[in-house]
Amino acid sequence: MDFQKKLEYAANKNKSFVCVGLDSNLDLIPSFINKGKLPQAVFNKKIVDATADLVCAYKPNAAFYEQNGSDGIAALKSTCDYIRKRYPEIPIILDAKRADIDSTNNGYAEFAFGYLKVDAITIHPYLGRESVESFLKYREKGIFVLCRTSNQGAGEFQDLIINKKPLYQIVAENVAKRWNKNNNCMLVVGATYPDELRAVRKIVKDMILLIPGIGAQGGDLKKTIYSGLNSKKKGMIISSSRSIIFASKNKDFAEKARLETKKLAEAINALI
Ligand code: NUP
Repeated sequence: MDFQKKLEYAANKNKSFVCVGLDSNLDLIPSFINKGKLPQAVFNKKIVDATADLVCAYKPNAAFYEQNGSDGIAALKSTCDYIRKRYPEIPIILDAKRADIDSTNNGYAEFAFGYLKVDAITIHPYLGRESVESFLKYREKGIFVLCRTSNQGAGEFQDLIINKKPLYQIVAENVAKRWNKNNNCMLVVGATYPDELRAVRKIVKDMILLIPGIGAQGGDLKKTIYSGLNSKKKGMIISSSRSIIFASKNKDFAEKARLETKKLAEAINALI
């Protein structure tokens, strides 16, 4: 099943726009788990088991695994294998923000789609369409292009005016018009900038938007939902990591993660 169908199925089945970010920083996971083998994988499996009926996707960020070398990569692989086997209906988005020259991208794509077998990846647009063909050619995968990010300094380049438009809007236009021949492109837009989110939504119509920034980064949920929904009252993946997975550092961490996921899913659904 391709990414978009899988996402739609999981979102409908679980009635949820919520993506849980598996940003399982080894320094922040409960100390009683941290003692065993591949603690990040042990932690993730418990979070996944506790939330799998409440989410539309999972999003591990590669950084938190790469920082731990081979054990981190093994934990990431083990997490992806676990989700795929136990919850095959739930798509996995690898947040890795890749993109390089073409030949190098083949390596990145092979790691994500061949080795980890994830359903989608995040990339940045800086090198242009020609370079990211190595990702776009995977018709059945989701290719999420960074458009307007959630960080404080996002505007330094993304808001630069070119031909009377901010650069992030040109990214949105190009991805929608020129990059999306295989209908597998999506955009990343932060919840911390609802006005920019609304502008992107106008440009890309029904395209799926991955929206991080709710929770620890303080994005406004109501404004985000009103700005991000498409004409079918869909088209959003609301991703939250720390406020869910680190809701408790005690034995009840998975239970608390479930409560936070449920709370967020219900709060979103109440606004739609
Ligand atoms: O613009 C972006 N902002 C952002 O926070 C694009 C992202 N991919 N992210 C990622 O979303 C970030 O790297 C992290 O993995 C997650 C947000 O985590 P949290 O603030 O919900 O804990």
